Amino acid sequence: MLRYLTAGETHGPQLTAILEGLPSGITIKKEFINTELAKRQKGYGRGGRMLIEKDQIEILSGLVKGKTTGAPLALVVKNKDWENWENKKIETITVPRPGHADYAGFVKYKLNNIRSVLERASARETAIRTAIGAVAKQFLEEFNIKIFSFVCQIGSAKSSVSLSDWTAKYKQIEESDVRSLGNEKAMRSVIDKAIKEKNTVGGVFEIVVKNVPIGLGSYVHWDRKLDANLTRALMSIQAIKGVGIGDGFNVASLYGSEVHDEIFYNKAKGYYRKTNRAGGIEGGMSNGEDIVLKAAMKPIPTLMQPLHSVDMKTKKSSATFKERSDVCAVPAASVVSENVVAFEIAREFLLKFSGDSLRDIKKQVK
Ligand code: EPS
Repeated sequence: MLRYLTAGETHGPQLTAILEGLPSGITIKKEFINTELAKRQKGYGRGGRMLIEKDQIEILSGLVKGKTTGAPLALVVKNKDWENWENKKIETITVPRPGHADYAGFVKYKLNNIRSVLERASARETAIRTAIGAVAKQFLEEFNIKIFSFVCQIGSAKSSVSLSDWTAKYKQIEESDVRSLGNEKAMRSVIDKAIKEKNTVGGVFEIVVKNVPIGLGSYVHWDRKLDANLTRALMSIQAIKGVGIGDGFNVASLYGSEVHDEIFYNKAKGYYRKTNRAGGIEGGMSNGEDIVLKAAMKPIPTLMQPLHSVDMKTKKSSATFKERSDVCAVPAASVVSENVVAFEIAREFLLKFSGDSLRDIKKQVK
């Protein structure tokens, strides 16, 4: 079973993870992980923190000459900002930000400073999850499984580009500061408006997984369903409020004949579909089509214009505190999502094709 744990705070010395359950013999390139980390840092509307950090991976165990040995990988991403915080006088925060983990976290853990909640709740943690996913991506690459993402909406600005069009123009997307195509100018204007008005803005992104074998996940038990596990993984990314698979919520207003992907057969292709509204998952299992997922991100709850809240020490009305943050992190979340999906697909893949070495697994897949 592939599994991991993470530890670390946003302004602590480092983010740490232990990834366990990888077979031996996988080539892991640090440069590839660093490229994913750099992609996560980018995006129009990112805050000042990204000017301080240049996220780099350190791998402290589980690799010999760049190949996995089957032992756990210990991964570290250092926080450069730690140097600025190490000797800083920490102010006590007692006013929770609506929408953040502040209020419930403060009540739940009975802490005396909301700072202790936000330090761990911060989306900074997604840096180490991106690194984990970037390892998983390199494993999946051995089986030609590839994962892409695309921002389809920022605030009210939507891209008109379809799935087949954006996957064909992927280089352009990787170069775009909004990770999108078709309506980038309007997306930037939405972010500019948020900056000007001291506000924040969310959006929607799409993820596609290609070349997935049939039968990852299972219908036989609730916690083995691939769609349930992918949804949980995406929802665990900070600020994600909704996940759809294939045509998602749209299917609710249509008739069955307009929703289900009819099955065809010919000798050359074998079984095939002409549509993929199910997003590659039927009955909690991959069906061999591309897996297509969508996620909606809410606006980040740290605003430069204060919202109404209450000081939990005095019980008096109080404005929320202002703290450096991002105005829009949808492009970054889209990169994170690719990587959390990569981990989940790798986990499911190893459940179906288990083995201690890459060689064993390749034999099974064959
Ligand atoms: C983030 C680092 C954080 C924020 C953001 C994501 O850095 P700092 O708090 O020092 O500015 O930019 O975190 C949040 C949006 C949040 O709500 O905590 C990162 O590395 O992605």
